[in-house]
Amino acid sequence: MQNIFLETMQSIAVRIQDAIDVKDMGYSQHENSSGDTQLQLDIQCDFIVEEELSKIPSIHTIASEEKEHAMLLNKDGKYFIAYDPLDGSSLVDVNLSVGSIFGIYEGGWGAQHMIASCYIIYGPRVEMIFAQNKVKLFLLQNNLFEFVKEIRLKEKGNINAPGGTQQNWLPYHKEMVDSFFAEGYRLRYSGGMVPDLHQILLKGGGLFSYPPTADRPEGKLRKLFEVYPFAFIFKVAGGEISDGTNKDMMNLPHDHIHGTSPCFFGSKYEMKRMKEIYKKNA
Ligand code: AFP
Repeated sequence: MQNIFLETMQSIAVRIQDAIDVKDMGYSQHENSSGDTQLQLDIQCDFIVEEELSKIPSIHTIASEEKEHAMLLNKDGKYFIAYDPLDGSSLVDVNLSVGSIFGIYEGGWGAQHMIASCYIIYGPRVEMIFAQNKVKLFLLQNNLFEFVKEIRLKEKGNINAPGGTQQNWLPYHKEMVDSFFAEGYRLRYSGGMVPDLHQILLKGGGLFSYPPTADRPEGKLRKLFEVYPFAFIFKVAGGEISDGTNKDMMNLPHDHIHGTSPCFFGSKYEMKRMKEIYKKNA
């Protein structure tokens, strides 16, 4: 299955990297389904991904973070692909790393249907993480993704990446975040989900949190395009995930393609504390 997507991911990575390098960064007049003003670059990247995924006959439907509705490609296909063509695009003008995220679902939308996920990170190097039964790191070399190594999380890391506006955090969330700093954890947060989680994965562990906040009780990050793909990767890499409740995140019923959820991803040690604190305060 990875082979079906590898070539397509290569083409997407090369074309998006080129678009980031040369394209005009002006704002378009449009707003996307999440209410963000769309950058010209977002629209360009969305078009690139749509065009490349359209070449795969086994894809049934695609849904983009940039488009309100899903799009049927082949009624006999079995894969449903949700993608964020350029996550963290507001970071491009300050030249920080950004990424493309893909959730690969079979037979329908929703976490239970997820069978693989993948992201591409555009940084000093272009890399890809592909997760199915293992989490694999690839490096783009001469327009081809070369396998580098398998990624496994350690039991415990030393990175703390807390998302959202502190002013709107719940008091127990702040206590949890502070407890890790008090233990020597270091703050690593760029505001791009892809580089922030890539760092935790590659350095072996830590905690990324985007909690329910006073202004966004359902979180900010989108389930199909951002939350489930990373949840899948962290599970396969030996980490833990949560939406802040006792429910199994990968069994939540599907609601809306643009639905959001609070999310927590990390290695086992940090996630154990997170779950205990959230359970106590539920
Ligand atoms: P943009 O695509 O608007 O730059 O947002 C990026 C993002 O969706 C995700 O990549 C980050 O983890 C998250 O937002 C950061 O949000 P906060 O700035 O509220 O922490």
